[in-house]
Amino acid sequence: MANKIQEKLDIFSRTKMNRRHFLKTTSAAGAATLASTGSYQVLKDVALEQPKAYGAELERFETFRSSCAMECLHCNLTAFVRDGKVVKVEASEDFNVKGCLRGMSRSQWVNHEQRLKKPMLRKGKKGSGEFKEISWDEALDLIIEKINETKKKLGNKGLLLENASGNMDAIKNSMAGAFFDYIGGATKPAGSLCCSAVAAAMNPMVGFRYVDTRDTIRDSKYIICWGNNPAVTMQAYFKEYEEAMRNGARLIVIDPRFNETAARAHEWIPINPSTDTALALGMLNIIIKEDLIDRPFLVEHTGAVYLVDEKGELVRENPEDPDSYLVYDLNKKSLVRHDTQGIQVALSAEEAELPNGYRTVFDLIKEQAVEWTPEKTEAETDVPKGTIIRLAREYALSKPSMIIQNMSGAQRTEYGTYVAASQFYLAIVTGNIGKAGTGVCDAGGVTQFVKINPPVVAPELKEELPKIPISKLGESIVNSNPTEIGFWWIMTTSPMTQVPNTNMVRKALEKVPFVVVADNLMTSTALYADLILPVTTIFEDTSLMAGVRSHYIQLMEQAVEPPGEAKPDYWIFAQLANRLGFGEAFDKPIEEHIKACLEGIGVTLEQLRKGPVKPVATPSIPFKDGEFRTTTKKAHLFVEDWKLKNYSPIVTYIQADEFAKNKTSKLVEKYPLMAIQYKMPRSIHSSFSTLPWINEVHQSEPETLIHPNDAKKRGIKDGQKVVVFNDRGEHHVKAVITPHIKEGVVALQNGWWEQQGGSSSHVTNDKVEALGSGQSCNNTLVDIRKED
Ligand SMILES: Nc1nc2c(c(=O)[nH]1)N[C@H]1C(S)=C(S)[C@@H](COP(=O)(O)OP(=O)(O)OC[C@H]3O[C@@H](n4cnc5c(=O)[nH]c(N)nc54)[C@H](O)[C@@H]3O)O[C@H]1N2
Ligand SMILES: Nc1nc2c(c(=O)[nH]1)N[C@H]1C(S)=C(S)[C@@H](COP(=O)(O)OP(=O)(O)OC[C@H]3O[C@@H](n4cnc5c(=O)[nH]c(N)nc54)[C@H](O)[C@@H]3O)O[C@H]1N2
Ligand code: SF4
Ligand SMILES: [Mo]
Repeated sequence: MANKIQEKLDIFSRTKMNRRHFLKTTSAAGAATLASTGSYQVLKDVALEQPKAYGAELERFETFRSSCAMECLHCNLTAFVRDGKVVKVEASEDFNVKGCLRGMSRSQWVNHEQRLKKPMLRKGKKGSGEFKEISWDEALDLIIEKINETKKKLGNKGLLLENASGNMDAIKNSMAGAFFDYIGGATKPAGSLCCSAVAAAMNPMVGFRYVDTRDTIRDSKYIICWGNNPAVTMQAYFKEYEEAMRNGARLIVIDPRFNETAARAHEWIPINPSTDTALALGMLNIIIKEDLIDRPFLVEHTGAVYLVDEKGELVRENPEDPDSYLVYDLNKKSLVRHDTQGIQVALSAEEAELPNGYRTVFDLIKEQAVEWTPEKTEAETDVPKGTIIRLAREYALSKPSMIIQNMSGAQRTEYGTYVAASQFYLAIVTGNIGKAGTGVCDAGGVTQFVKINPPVVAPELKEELPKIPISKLGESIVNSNPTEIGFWWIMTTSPMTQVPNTNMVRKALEKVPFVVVADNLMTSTALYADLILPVTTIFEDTSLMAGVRSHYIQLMEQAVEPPGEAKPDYWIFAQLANRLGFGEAFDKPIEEHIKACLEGIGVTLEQLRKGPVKPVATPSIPFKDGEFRTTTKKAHLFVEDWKLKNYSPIVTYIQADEFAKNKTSKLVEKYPLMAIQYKMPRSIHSSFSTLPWINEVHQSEPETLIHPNDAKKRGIKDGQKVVVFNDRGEHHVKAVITPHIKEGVVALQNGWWEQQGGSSSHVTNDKVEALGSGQSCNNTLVDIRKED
């Protein structure tokens, strides 16, 4: 492995050195000569890619590299700096994927006219946007005063730390958590707005989260993009899907919306929102009935064979040993531990008479699937029964087949954990996992291969502090349930646009006596701050990227000085720690923090200075040869965690409350349309949303997709301003009438600022996802009317 890393490093260092050297010393004509010598191949590409605007002038610019750090693909970007200013950002030519327009627009983010430059204290009413500038000393003293005041009045649980995906480097969010732990802890959100349903499925089933299959997409013969849109949301990897199709793969998209991926796929299967588990069980019904299962895989590598007693509990040899599951040996006709050598194991009670009325986990799965006949599945999902049968057969037989999960929209539903888990059922039951071209593609990054340490190790907390389910953040704070919040620290997230039920979030921001927002622009959330802290963007501080979206570890180099007095979040925590007497853990040169993160993984800061490092051999095949990351190394299909929460330990379909076919829901009559969410090419959530190039190239106001029949019923014309509404609020948009959305469904866009017309979160469901505490935004009932 060390050799491989070295090889990679050599390539990176060569290209980087060449580039800088080239840029500083040679002309384009000279480059053409060098290119013809072969080893300078990269230079030829660079010469061809020279931006016209700067032409030969670029030669004199210094270059710095960083990682595009919000929750996207963490592309490596190169900044060109002239006179202390980032004048251009390019995709780094030697990186595995290429950045997009958003990444290129980062020069406009760095140089944005409205960058926050000084700490600012609220002057007017919350939300009015009236602030006065104060010094950092005043701001830091005030923070300490408010922390102490809150702790005295409400205890540590009165402090709330909220951070998310705005910057996923290895330092900033981690250090925030450590800082609050140093002062005794803070209340934190439970679950995530993104994909905690995936975690609640994967961790107990396969033993690990954030495991992607992107290295072997091109080897697949059958790819199902299930509730996601990689042509937009994994844009830089879409070349892999295209390569697979060139190699003869079929690409299928299951989505209520004809999305950009569907436009390039072989088949679009429109489905009712949140009925994906029903579809998966309908497919399992066919797969089991037609014996398309991979029996040897199930027996050898999974807990499908574990025995379950009459009370529905897993049977163990020793109750003290969690891994001592019992199975039935067909040879000896007796119960034995699942890991006994030389046994022939029963997969189902149909294969032998099992004692004590025991059944296997597989029997329980069958019991769920048998109910989902093609007819019943069609009635719930609106997917025609012929399509369901064909989909099941094609998926099971066109091996290798892959499901793209990618933190999908389908799992941002009331029972999203079952959606994610049902996709693993399909992969495991058909043996489509652990081989090239198979598996269920989650988001994934370098942390699946190496353990990155936190920069500051936090002390153990003396008391357990409450957690607020992130979907109910607004309501929980407004109702002081489970606890009253007196101080709220918001960084790397914008709850006014991203957390469900915006009106509740606004009320919460108005209620909490002291709200700190650390950001670099006056976001919809910053407007509601008591104290705004101006922070750096990438290229303005040094940091480390080693996360869950890229297989590479990347040094994020500082290219320029930040504007005004903007500071990195880690500087802020170091200053606060100094004031509180534990500065030695925090106030260190950033290089030392980076070294601490890297300790023990065999990659050094010096290596990273030469370019990104991928500390693993390519291609990565998750759960290779059926070796899962659970303690038994087997995939577990019966999840005791779910049972502890009073839900079925076997994947089951539960109809959502906010679902148009739910006959018991009182909301259906009032709000007959099902609203779903989608991510746009113009932004990553609310990030990039206000950059001039983005608004020029993409649309600059929110839209909603509505089916012609639904529009006609309401007298709505294409392009008309409409209001999407329910009891939670209103979302003002332009109507786009199109058959590219299922009738009865409207598609709302994610990420618009209040200043741009408002977020779709004004209407989204704030129900907490049942098993993973995720969010249910794709189970939202609404109606639409013309704007007055
Ligand atoms: N351009 C861009 N790229 C991004 C992001 C971004 O904001 N912008 N965000 C990043 C992040 S954090 C994430 S989590 C990923 C998400 O990546 P994706 O999951 O690909 O992104 P979404 O747009 O949320 O995709 C959801 C799709 O699910 C559909 N959908 C909604 N509800 C349902 C349902 O109940 N069932 C089914 N089958 N489909 C449904 C929507 O129509 C939409 O097309 O993208 C990442 N990449
Ligand atoms: N309605 C609706 N809501 C959704 C979704 C949806 O599809 N529809 N999708 C959900 C998903 S999948 C996700 S992942 C979440 C994402 O939601 P968030 O994590 O809130 O992501 P952003 O909206 O991009 O907000 C990130 C903020 O961090 C700031 N930031 C950037 N760098 C730094 C930094 O170094 N320090 C500090 N302090 N701040 C920084 C940015 O300027 C920006 O304001 O949204 C969720 N919410
Ligand atoms: S926005 Fe996403 S795809 Fe674009 S450069 Fe950044 S990480 Fe890459
Ligand atoms: Mo996300």
